[in-house]
Amino acid sequence: MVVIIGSGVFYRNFLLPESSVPVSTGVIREITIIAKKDDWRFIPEIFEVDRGDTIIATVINEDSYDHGIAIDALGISQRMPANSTIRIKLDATQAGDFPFYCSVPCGEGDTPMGHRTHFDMIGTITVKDLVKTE
Ligand SMILES: [Cu+2]
Repeated sequence: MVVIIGSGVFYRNFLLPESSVPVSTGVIREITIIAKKDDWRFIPEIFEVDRGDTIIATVINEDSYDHGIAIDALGISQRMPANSTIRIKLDATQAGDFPFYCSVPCGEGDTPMGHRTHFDMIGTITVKDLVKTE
């Protein structure tokens, strides 16, 4: 098993409007994302966290070929070697919807849900703003 710790921060603290100033809830959210075997799909494709949470994502590649996971807004791009698990740590400092996708060309194939390809490996992290700044 290969374990890689990555880290991403959206923006620097200064120059941000009040509503975007980093906050911390002190909550560590452990999430698991699986690249399902021969399915060209991340599971789950959508998940929600609260702004200020620290996210520890365990990302499992069930396939015997490489994938990747990239979250552009967070500056994250990690290779997911075949049959391995990586861990990514990130701080959800800004609210919004942040797409993630497979960043390593991984082919295509027929699945029980139809034909799927590398480009179907997409999802969204939603960061909810629960903190009032008045
Ligand atoms: Cu891919």
